[in-house]
Amino acid sequence: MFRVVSKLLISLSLVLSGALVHPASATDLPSPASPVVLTVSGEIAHTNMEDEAHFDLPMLQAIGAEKIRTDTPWDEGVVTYEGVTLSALMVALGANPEIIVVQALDGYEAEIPAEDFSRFGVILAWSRDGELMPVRGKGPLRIMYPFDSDGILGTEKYSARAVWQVDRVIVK
Ligand SMILES: Nc1nc2c(c(=O)[nH]1)N[C@H]1C(S)=C(S)[C@@H](COP(=O)(O)O)O[C@H]1N2
Ligand SMILES: [Mo]
Repeated sequence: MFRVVSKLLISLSLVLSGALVHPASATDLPSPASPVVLTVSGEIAHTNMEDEAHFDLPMLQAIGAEKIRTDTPWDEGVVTYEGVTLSALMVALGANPEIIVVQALDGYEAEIPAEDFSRFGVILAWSRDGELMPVRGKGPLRIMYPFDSDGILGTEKYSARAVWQVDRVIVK
């Protein structure tokens, strides 16, 4: 009996010390290995820096890449933006929001209702025509809608959601 109890205690203490050395749970995100381009906070289940999720570009690219080929108010002719869908990003974060607030380096922010994610396949884009976007080129990350796929996207309501120079997302 004593041996069984002490074995149990030893296993328990190993599990506990393991938990202390590795406080991250199985659902946590990996840590960024290159510069952080996006910080997500709010109602998210998966984190890697206290209660936030910090992403470098390879982490975002690893979630998945989708392309949107469209005319936009900012480009001449049809261009191809590539990025992660907001739907896939939310799955990676363990989030099921009603809205997200997207904030930019210039202090601009906009709310995007989650219904847009699947309705329009909105992406957080990191490249245009295969080129990464510098900050002065409205990068490094920008929200992109398939503007020429639906007339409704021509309205101010949606262009105001096309935040460029994105650096933060708050999930609500
Ligand atoms: N970072 C950032 N994104 C932004 C803005 C901004 O000021 N900063 N303006 C928004 C608004 S209000 C609109 S209508 C569109 C329009 O951009 P435009 O000024 O190039 O027409 O971009 C949106 N994205
Ligand atoms: Mo606007």
